[in-house]
Amino acid sequence: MDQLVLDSKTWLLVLTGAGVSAESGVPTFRGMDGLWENHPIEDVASPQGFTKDPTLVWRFYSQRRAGASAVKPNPGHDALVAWERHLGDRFLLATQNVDGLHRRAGSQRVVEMHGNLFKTRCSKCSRAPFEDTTVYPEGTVPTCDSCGGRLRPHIVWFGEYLDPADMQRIEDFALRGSTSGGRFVFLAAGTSGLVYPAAGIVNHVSEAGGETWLVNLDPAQNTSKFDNVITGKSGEVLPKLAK
Ligand code: BJW
Ligand code: ZN
Repeated sequence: MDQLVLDSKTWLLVLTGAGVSAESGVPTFRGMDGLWENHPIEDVASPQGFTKDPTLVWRFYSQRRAGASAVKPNPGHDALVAWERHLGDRFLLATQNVDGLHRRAGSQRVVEMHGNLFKTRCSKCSRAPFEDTTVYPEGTVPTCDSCGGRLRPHIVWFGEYLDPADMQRIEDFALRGSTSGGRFVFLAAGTSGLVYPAAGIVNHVSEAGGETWLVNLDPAQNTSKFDNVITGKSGEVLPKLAK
């Protein structure tokens, strides 16, 4: 297997997706065939779906909260913690996962691009998102203490914009890495390369002259864009990949 060299000139941007949590027991989206209890994911993870049936949406997210609370980080998560300890500020982890497992493993320089399963916000007023581990009883929709509006999961749903501050942090890191005079590396792991803007990062890095790696179990939609492709499970590949 090719090895990823992490020396004192290396800047590393990592993008993770659902596959990295699969070995912890969190189902992937494509693994569910894009369905939850026969509902297309777009129906339970979109603003339109929430307007139509907020009870169903809260049942989906409450079930996932319960599932994610019951699992533990795996060796793939741990490998990323070790790389961050080694590289310090020359490391950034952008994750599409909302399960919080990277932080629980010990990752600190993390951008949660698609939000966090354990945060809630108001769909009506500007009250700040807050920590919330509640598994709401089936058939209920929580309401806001400040305005009485419906609360919603702090998740980036289909058709919603990612937080511009999160995208900026990723872009700033990529700019610093690619103009550092050192080596700028981008590694994506456990992601199908289907969902944008995350799936487009590899193009930007290549254009900026960076080196790109993919670690995935199945071919991703954007596999051909990567310089180095390793087929396998992230929990097995990542712990052995760097030197
Ligand atoms: C393993 C493994 C193991 C398994 N080891 N590997 C440009 C072109 C076309 C469309 C668009 C575009 N720009 C925007 C869009 C629209 C849309 C989009 O991308 N649609 C595509 C489906 C075509 N994007 C958006 O809507 C985004 N917003 C946006 O762009 O705003 C601007 C806008 C405004 C108004 C209108 C239009 C645009 C937001 C996207 C937010 C996505 N949110 C979700 C759901 C909510 C989160 C949640 O509830 O959890 O986030 S979608 C879902 O997919 C989830 C994931 O984070 C995301 C990515 O999935 P991921 O991580 O790749 O998982 P899988 O399951 O797909 O793949 C797992 C992979 O792992 C597989 O390949 C396995 O092989 C592998 N694997 N075990 C290693 N052990
Ligand atoms: Zn409110």
